Amino acid sequence: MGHPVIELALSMQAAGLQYLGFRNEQAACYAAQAYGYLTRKPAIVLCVSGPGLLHVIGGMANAQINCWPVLVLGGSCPEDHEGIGGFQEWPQVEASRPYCKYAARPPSAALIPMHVEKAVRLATYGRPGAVYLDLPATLLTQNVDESRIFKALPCSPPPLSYPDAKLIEQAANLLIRAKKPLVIVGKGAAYGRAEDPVREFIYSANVPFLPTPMGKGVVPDTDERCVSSARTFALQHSDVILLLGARLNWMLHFGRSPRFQNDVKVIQIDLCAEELHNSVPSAVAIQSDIAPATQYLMHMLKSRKWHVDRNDSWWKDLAAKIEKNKQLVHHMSSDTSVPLNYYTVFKHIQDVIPNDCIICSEGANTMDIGRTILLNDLPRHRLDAGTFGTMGVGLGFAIAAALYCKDNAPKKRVICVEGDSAFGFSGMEVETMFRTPPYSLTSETHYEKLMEMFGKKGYFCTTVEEIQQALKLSLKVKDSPSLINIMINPQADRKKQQFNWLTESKL
Ligand SMILES: Cc1ncc(C[n+]2csc(CCOP(=O)(O)OP(=O)(O)O)c2C)c(N)n1
Repeated sequence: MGHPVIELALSMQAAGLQYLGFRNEQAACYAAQAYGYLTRKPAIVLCVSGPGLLHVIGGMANAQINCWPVLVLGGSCPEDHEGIGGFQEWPQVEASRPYCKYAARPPSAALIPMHVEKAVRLATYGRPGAVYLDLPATLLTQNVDESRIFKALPCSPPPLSYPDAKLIEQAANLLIRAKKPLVIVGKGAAYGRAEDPVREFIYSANVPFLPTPMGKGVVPDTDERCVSSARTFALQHSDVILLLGARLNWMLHFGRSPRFQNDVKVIQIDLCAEELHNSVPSAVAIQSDIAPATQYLMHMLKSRKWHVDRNDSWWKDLAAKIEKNKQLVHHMSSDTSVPLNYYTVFKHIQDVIPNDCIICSEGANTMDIGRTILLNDLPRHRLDAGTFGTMGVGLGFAIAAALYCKDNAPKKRVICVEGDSAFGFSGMEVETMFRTPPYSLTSETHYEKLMEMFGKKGYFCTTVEEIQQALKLSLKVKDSPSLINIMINPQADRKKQQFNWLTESKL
């Protein structure tokens, strides 16, 4: 937090908005988008100009690729300092544009409400994503006659899209004729709160399903129809695949051979028309919210008594493959020799964690293997590096999830399972977790103890003598860094100055 949005941060808190101060804007943006995913309402990232906004951009890109709503408000340098080397001057609207659905600078303070309404609407309507509003210091200090302020109505919830009945019939016909049907449940189904109809559909048809990483839990991983343990086999052999809010991108091997049959028939249901036919032409492409489309399809299939029999060769082959793979994993996870392997570690984590916890995960093997062993029985209970494969999201996601639980399900626990490399990207956000109050750094954080992680000693000083001693000892050490943490009065300030540190805008 800093210039020129400090006053805005204070007024937002005064207006009742909950405020969390992060160490790095990128982590703040990860947290805000996870909160948007969990609640369907975009949280706000408030950041300072220049470097602050540039840090946020990585987060905006992640939100765009994951299709999660987030509203970024960036302070920017006064307009009359633009072009003459203003403090933290940067072309922020242009910089943000490729990473969001809408980027604008309200032309006057009176029009801010109009742009906020539009930004929230665009973040949440259609395929959700990031939006950016640029707030120059000159705009933030403008006085406006109350009567001139644009009266924006609160943004209505996004409209529901319903499927074309003819296409649903075509989809039903394809599924009924399928010999090896498979449903892939994506993160779109999770975001769309489609768990009830998707579960009912899968249970009533007894059809095998695969969740995508963040589609886990829409239908419980522990359900016997979940074929994650035979993922490759299921993808390779299926002749008709129903995609529920899942994209045929790299995560699903583009829907192409050799991971899929060359002539596999894809029934694609997606909220976003532009996603239809991506990578491979779909046999049936339906633009719709996942919940109503699944409901219609289920009714049609129920009336035609469609049911995949457990004695069908498709189910038998899948069950055999699942059993074989489970035995392999069981064997690997039984090896308790030290150093431990991934499977053993995850098995023992899975044995203990509550089955309704939110799991945040990132890393390479940590995330990929973890996904197969750490189970989700509830939707939107797994947050990971996602479609963009971004390391560094974990702690921001975990903080957002904890905040979500505090407000909605106080007994629920959040478990963050990270590779050590991934953890390092935003590990300092651990300090954010300890903030009380959230607007100031935790003054007695013992940063010097970081040195102990590397077998070295750091110094914590509160007096001049301690500083002198620590410096003397540190300078003696030639082949390693030293860390001296000096405690000063949190109220200490600079000497009285004739002018403001930043030349006031003349506007
Ligand atoms: C922002 C970002 N930088 C770099 C990478 C490349 N990358 C992919 S996985 C990974 C690290 C994985 O290691 P770790 O977190 O220790 O997990 P493990 O390999 O043990 O599963 C990195 C750096 C990335 N995906 N995202």
